Amino acid sequence: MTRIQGAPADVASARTTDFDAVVVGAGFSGLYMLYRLRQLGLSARVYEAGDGVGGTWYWNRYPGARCDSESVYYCYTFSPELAQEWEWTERYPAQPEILRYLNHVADRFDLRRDIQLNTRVTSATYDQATERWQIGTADGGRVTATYFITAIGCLSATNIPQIEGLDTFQGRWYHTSRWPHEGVDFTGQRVAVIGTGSTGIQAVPEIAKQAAQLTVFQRTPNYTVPARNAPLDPEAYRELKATYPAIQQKSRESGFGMPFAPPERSALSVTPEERQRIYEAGWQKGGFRFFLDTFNDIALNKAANDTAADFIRAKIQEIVHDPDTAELLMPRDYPYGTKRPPIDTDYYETFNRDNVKLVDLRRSPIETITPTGLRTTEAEYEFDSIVFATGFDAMTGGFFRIDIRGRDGLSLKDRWAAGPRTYLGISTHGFPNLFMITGPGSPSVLSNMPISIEQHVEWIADCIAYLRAHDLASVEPSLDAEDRWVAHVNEVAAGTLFPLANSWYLGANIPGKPRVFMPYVGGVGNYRKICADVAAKGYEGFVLTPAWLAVR
Ligand code: NA7
Repeated sequence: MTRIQGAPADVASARTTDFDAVVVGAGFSGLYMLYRLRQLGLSARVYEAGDGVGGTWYWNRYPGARCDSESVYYCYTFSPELAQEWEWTERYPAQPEILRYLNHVADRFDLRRDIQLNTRVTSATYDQATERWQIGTADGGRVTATYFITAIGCLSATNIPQIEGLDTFQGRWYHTSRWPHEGVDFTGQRVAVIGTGSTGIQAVPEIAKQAAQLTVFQRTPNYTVPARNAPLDPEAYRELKATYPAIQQKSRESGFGMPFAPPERSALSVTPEERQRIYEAGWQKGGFRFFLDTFNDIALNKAANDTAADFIRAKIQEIVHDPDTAELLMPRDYPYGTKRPPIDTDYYETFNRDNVKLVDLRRSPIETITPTGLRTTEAEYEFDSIVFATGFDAMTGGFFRIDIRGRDGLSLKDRWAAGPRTYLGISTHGFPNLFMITGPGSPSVLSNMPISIEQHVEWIADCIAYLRAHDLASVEPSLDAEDRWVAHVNEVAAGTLFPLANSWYLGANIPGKPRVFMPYVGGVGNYRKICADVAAKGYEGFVLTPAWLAVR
């Protein structure tokens, strides 16, 4: 059978233009949302810009791309059968393995027939007369839906800095999240990596192994902790699978979506020797365990945080041979963990290689890209390739790439001009029947994403089921409920050290972006209770419009 590339296999569905729900994105969120919509008996279409499913894990294929959450927790929990049959191989899953997992999920639950690939949604307008969303795609397609659901990911709009001269560069340049599918061979090349966030920190050691020379351009040094990746121990994995449901429940009720209870001790409550021992144990366990298993006030108390920051700086000094390079790699002007904490494999060690050099962009910013490389205020460099590991227009950038308009033609971009405004991070006033999976104002990026995604998808599916059971045409948060939620998100963040760093959580990485703390830092378990309570109270804070009242 021939079929149009990317069109759903089911021909009837391909011809349909009116759906109960349209979902944007076929990553972790979009796949599970489709599954739940189908369970409700609704017609749904998922649009995906890529030519495969996988979302973040479809796009981010740079060398060293790997999840920072542990594989056995970074997965769906909704299907006990799926959880039992899938076998992760390493402590932290590499990008190709997660992509295989998501493709397996798409096949196992027969999801592909309602997913249209290679199709970017460009507009979504709420039509008050019909109470439907009118959705436009880049290929000129037009469909309508009662519910418009964004599953666009928090980190999907790439940030390619506006540096003069990029168009004149005669070598090759790449952004890590738009990596060529065939891979890149840097053998023998002079390579620049710009950016030292989680991505740069994963990519640098891998690129250094191939390139003739690697120059790393650092604007802000980062605190990174060894991941200590390794193959999973089959015996321990079997034991864990035997208790999976209880572990998964623990994740749902936890602070960060992982089944680790925070230790009941302050970093300031122990002797310096004991503290050193605890940090060293965390450093050896590796990854987020350094943050999660050591002390309970690292993110809350500056003096406590200083002890963690001092410990990491001492490690940098110990690992990196050249004292000047070590000094440059040491963060000193923001608390540990207040920018997304990276984890690494041999990042600091890589700076001991003869072919790797670190350039401090604070001291000498990039002036221009030249045809043969780039020039800072201090020096000129020649490169065959430039890699931008410069991150994303986080949390709101993905929304603004779509022209989303609610009641009275109100544009989401205008409504959020001073920063995103949501109720529960799921909905926003003026946009009836728009649901956002892991939107700003929800724990999202401060949590183990699949756990937060499942909670949102299930909440949205329950909400839609409620609307239909009660013959309600639409749901939309009241302005008052939204204002209170935004104030609460800010208040909780203000009680932590998070606002002290120029992070993408605050939009600080994008010139001109309003400085607003976007994720909800109140904890996955607490947040889950709040959402459940709102639903239990008949969707408190939302305006529900009965179908018979709706304008026709
Ligand atoms: P990040 O964490 O935003 O890191 C981007 C890096 O690029 C960071 O070091 C930035 O410095 C740097 N950057 C950004 N713009 C520039 C310009 N114009 N010039 C020089 N350097 C720049 O993105 P990642 O992709 O590493 O990680 C994103 C998330 O993916 C990660 O947190 C995980 O959740 C997975 P800055 O710190 O802003 O000074």
